[in-house]
Amino acid sequence: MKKIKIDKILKDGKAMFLAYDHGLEHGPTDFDDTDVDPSYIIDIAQKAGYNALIFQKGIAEKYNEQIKKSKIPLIVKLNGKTNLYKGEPVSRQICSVKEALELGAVAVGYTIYIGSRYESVMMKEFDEIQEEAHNKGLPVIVWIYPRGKSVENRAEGELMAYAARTALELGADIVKLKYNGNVKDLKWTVKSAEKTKVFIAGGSKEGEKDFIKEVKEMMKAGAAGIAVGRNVWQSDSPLELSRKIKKIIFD
Ligand code: FBP
Repeated sequence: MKKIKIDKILKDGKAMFLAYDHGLEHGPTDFDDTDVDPSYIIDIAQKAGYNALIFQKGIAEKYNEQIKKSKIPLIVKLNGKTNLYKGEPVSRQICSVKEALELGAVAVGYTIYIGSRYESVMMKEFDEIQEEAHNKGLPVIVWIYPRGKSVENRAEGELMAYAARTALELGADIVKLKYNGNVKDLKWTVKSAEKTKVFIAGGSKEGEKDFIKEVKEMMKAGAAGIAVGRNVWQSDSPLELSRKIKKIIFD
């Protein structure tokens, strides 16, 4: 088996990633005049010293020069969808591992909605991606979000741990999940993920104090880091906030 070069996106086994795939997932409603510009995000990542930037292929391609110049490692998201269709969620592949590598990616990402009617479609696509990426030594990050009619009444804590274990079973190096706010559940989730590292999504923008408190909790519970988007680039002081997060993760 080829060595997976996960150290390119981790420091001491931990990391903070800056995610910016929201333009596709949510549309520009998440943005204002400043953060609508991908250059602003690259600048934050560079100045704050993020361990990696996460983009869809369009931004990775059009801002490639700036990304390379920033020296911040690039993670390319290989699937995505808009939020316009309201049926059972499915997110299909829109970028290949080969394209991601050509863009300079050092890792690739993919979202699976477990519990969806289309879960098997995403698992199959992910399987092919995981095999190809690992053959090339690229780490694979899976966003696992339990969604769809079948999981509507299931306990959040149980689903969070199931998401983490699914990532391990599918061979992901890192799983990105949403935290349900319960430390005990997160501890079990981290245990369930075993050798797959657990990263937490930032969620929609909240007060800085609450967000910092959550990051502290997540790290205490054993998460390896965060993959944050809106809480940072929608902040009035993204660099200051990033510095605080960095301290919590690495000190
Ligand atoms: P945030 O930190 O802004 O929550 O970003 C995390 C993320 O997973 C993004 O990568 C993605 O665009 C978004 O959340 C998807 O959110 P949802 O599917 O819940 O609308």
